[in-house]
Amino acid sequence: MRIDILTLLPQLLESPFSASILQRAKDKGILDIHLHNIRDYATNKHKNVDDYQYGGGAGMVMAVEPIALLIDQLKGEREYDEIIYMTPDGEVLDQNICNQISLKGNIIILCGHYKGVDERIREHYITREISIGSYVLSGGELAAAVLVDAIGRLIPGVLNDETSALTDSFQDNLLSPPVYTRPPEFRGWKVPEVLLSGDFNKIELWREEQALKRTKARRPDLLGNDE
Ligand code: 6GU
Repeated sequence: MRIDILTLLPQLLESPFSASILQRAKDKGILDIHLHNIRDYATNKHKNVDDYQYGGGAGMVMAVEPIALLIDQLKGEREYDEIIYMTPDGEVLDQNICNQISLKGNIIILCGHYKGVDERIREHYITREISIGSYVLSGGELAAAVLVDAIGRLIPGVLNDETSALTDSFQDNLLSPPVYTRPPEFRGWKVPEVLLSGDFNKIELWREEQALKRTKARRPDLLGNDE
């Protein structure tokens, strides 16, 4: 999968993809991330990429031209399956959306700033708009990092143990059950007996019960509604 990220602050996105699972995915050639500075496509001599909004009002708007030039260049080089705009008024990201996007080949992610991007970019280029929750960030970069992390780990071959993404919280609309490792007892705090029993049917049953109990208590919204 190739991901081109369009941003005014590429330095914000260098470290999130340079560690752990995503770095391994890049090393294996499964994930190819390219950062592009929108300012490099500014055509005026001051390299401005934003301007006052028509009609008045506080806050600057990201201008249409530099972003259009950059996207046109990329689209001239290869086909894109999705051009995603990170914006607080997009659809709220969930595991289902991550699963869908992880199956794509080439995607562009545009990070918003200021009051957002000139609407004409949204009309003519953007295929999907995504928010990561009901709060406002100062820019779309950290949201883009969240999206890339969440989809990157789902690409086949990225995780060592392929089954581990399938047993993540949310993959079946359930939170994960509690987990334990050695020692079996610490300060009198014991690991549940059943996990030490070696009876895999019993263990599986216990995990299902715990997952359901935890989901009911913490995220009842995941039960019963969609799907
Ligand atoms: Cl995608 N961008 C910004 N600026 N704020 C957000 C967001 C995105 N998602 C939640 N808050």
